[in-house]
Amino acid sequence: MTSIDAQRLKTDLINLGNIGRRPSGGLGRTSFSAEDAAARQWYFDRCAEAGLEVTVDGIGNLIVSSPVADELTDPTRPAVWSGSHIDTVPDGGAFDGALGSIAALECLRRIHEEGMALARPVRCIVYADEEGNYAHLFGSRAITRGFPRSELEALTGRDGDRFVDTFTAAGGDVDRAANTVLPEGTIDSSVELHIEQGPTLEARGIDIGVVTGIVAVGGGTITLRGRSDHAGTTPMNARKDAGVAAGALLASLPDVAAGISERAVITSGIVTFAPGGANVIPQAAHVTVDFREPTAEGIAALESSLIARAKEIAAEYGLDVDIDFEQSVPPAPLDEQVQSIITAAAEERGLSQVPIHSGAGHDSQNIATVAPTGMIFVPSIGGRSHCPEENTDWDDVANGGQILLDTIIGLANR
Ligand code: HGY
Ligand code: MN
Ligand code: MN
Repeated sequence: MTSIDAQRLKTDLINLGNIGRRPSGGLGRTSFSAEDAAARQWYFDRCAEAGLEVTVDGIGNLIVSSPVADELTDPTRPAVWSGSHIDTVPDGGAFDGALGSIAALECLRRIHEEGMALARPVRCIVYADEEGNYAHLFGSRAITRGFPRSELEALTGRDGDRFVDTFTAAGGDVDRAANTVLPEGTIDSSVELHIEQGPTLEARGIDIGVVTGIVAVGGGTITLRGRSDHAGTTPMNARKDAGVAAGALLASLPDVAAGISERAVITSGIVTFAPGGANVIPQAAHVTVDFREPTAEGIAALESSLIARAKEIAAEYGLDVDIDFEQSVPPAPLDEQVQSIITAAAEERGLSQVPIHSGAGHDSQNIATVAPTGMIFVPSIGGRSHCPEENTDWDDVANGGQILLDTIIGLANR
């Protein structure tokens, strides 16, 4: 059985983790930023160093192949895909996405170095903008469902920039970005390694999580519109204060979630007021929302309930309200056969494993719409993620990388 080079995997993760490091210790590699470009260049360099070939698709996904391994297989057959993302949330951690991206690279390097003749080709992938600076799971959605040009032109980023401007400035071609859906049958199967980003595996002392399904993810912006007025002279009962109404909306989010199910979650990570003067009653409040539920019915009910609550609050404060939500990403049950290959690989290596559901969204939930897909989790220390404290034990990194390689080989030869 072929082994990964665990030390090389660790060294690469440490080095990638130094790109985009902030004074807080967190990482700031939001998609298409200078830091993201630097990380992608670093990744290109690792591929070149290993003798691997990289193609960049129309939306910026990186697709890596081994010319040696492709010589030894039928490269026209649908390929086994593995990968994740290297963009991060603002002030994020060094393992979210990076682990699955670099471990997949390590697996392809080992297949390349060993000259392994597999029954199917293998590709490793870095998906663009997984963290949804422009749209949730952007890169994998582009290759499975696609974005018409009109949608791309309407996209704005977390910082209010237009996607087409930032993308073009980073060298992207918007016409190509509007034509990224993969031909049917390109992917035979897919497996992604990821940190759990939750407390379960650590709490139960389990090495490997075999992911059974991925949560549905919705989100967008609720804009409450009132009236700018003088902060000092306007009587309290004469105000149309969008900021106070936004506060009422935020305070209501736990109730809205609880009203749907125990597993429904909602948060708002960004709230901005306009015009933005401390002595001006805010005319507008832009409240981003991120909401999730494990089922299609649940996410639909959660979205409706949130919209209804926003309208109630707007009416109560005498305001107007605009709702601008993305199309929700559906929940994804993961493939039973891929799960069984992961489970067998863990048992073979003497590692404990448990089925687990993902409360985080992943590119795999888009890939699962076009090919049998599985995910492997390793423990997150303290269950923390999307923060500078995000951390995973190096033994767990090595375990995850090894189970990923065993699973890729198992999928390629099944
Ligand atoms: O938000 C998520 O669940 C993922 O980290 N993009
Ligand atoms: Mn993330
Ligand atoms: Mn991730």
